Amino acid sequence: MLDPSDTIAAVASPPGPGFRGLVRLTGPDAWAIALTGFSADRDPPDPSARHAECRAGWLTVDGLRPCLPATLALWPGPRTYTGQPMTEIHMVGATPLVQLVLAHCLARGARLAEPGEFTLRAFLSGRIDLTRAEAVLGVIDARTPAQLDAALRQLAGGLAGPIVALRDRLLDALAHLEANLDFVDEADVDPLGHSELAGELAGAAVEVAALADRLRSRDRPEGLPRVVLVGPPNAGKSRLFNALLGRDHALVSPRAGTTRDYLSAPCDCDGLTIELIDTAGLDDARSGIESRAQSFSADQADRADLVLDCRSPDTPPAPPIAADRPRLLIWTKSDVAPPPDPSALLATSARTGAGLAPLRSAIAKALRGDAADGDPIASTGARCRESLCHASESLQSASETLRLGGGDELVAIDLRQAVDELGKVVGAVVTDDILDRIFRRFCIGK
Ligand SMILES: Nc1nc2c(ncn2[C@@H]2O[C@H](COP(=O)(O)OP(=O)(O)OP(=O)(O)O)[C@@H](O)[C@H]2O)c(=O)[nH]1
Ligand SMILES: [Mg+2]
Repeated sequence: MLDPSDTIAAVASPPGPGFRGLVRLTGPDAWAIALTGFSADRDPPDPSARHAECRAGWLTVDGLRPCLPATLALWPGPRTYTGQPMTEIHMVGATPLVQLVLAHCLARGARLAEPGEFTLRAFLSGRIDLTRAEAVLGVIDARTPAQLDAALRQLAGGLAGPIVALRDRLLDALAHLEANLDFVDEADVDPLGHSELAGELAGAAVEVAALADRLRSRDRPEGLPRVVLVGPPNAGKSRLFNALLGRDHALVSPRAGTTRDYLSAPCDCDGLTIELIDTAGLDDARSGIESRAQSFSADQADRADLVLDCRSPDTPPAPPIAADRPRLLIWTKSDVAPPPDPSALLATSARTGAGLAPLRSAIAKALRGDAADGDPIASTGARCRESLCHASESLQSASETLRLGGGDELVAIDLRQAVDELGKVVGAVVTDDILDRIFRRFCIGK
């Protein structure tokens, strides 16, 4: 674990040249280090001040002559982002200058911050909970307005509030239950109202389910993942589309060019619902309606989360399309002939059903892998949903035990489990594994 009593420093301005350069420090010696070699234009800052200070002046930096014009912003702890004293050194935004100032701070006792370490300290000092820590990452990494919106809502505590309130109520119930266990013979302990407790647990289970639903809709801010079948005419795309859906939806025929418009339908892949899209076959024919149909296909492929690139034993390969989209290479009609390179192509047959289950798993894996690694909001969703599912199972088990008269000790075990799972979401119970998963994904200086 990183030592939170070190003073850490990092460049906090964006990489590359810019208008302003910024080095940020936090920790017990943040003020002392930033003030070393600094002379203010007017009244020097008071190192023991209990309020924020800001001074323009000159910094004497190792390896740089003359002095560097700089502005220092200083905040005493604990009412800072990290809960510790903090400073920022602002200067002109030339990369070599910023690096020299960082080296100057490191030579005076600061340690280079690890990715996410500023936010880790904010979390450790109780300034923010885990969902907000992840939202900071979300705001930094957001690629679309919808992701930014979700990250900002999360940063404002939209998710944490209801979970904290629910957890508090369950903690009360748990305290009541445990008091009854320990002091069952004492006169001033309320006898436990089992029907009241059962009502509380049932209500909590409904609330947990509703929160899991909210997360599910937040998981994909822009709707279902779009998986698009492409390939040459007659490759068997439409028959594969029908086979994956489990019903006849698209027209299938031995005539090349059967599909003109694209078709779409929701489809289940190992528990993940996708929007599966069948498109017109691609070839070099570029006239009239074929060319219009092919431009629809290209448009669909360009907007795909995953392209299913189909090749078959009896058609020539299609011209390349949507090269920058993630894709799976599919070999169709494997009942007619096996794939030339089984390690690179996923062999399927819509006629026999061979290879369909592995294809469904490969689609789910490709999309889920993406969500867990690349989309911070989705990864918060996945982590929180896991905990909410466990909490809901424990609540159901507690109420079942209660209903069967199974003993208050057992109810208390399940209830504590539910409280702990909810705590994981808002950071009240933290395992190193969770911390590692979250903070390693930050960039340095945040
Ligand atoms: N033996 C065999 N034939 C198949 C299979 N899949 C498709 N076919 C046949 O191949 C022909 C073309 O199938 P489609 O699914 O219409 O092909 P497509 O790629 O949608 O063609 P276009 O819509 O013209 O681009 C049809 O006669 C299908 O019955 C398969 O797995 N095995
Ligand atoms: Mg077709």
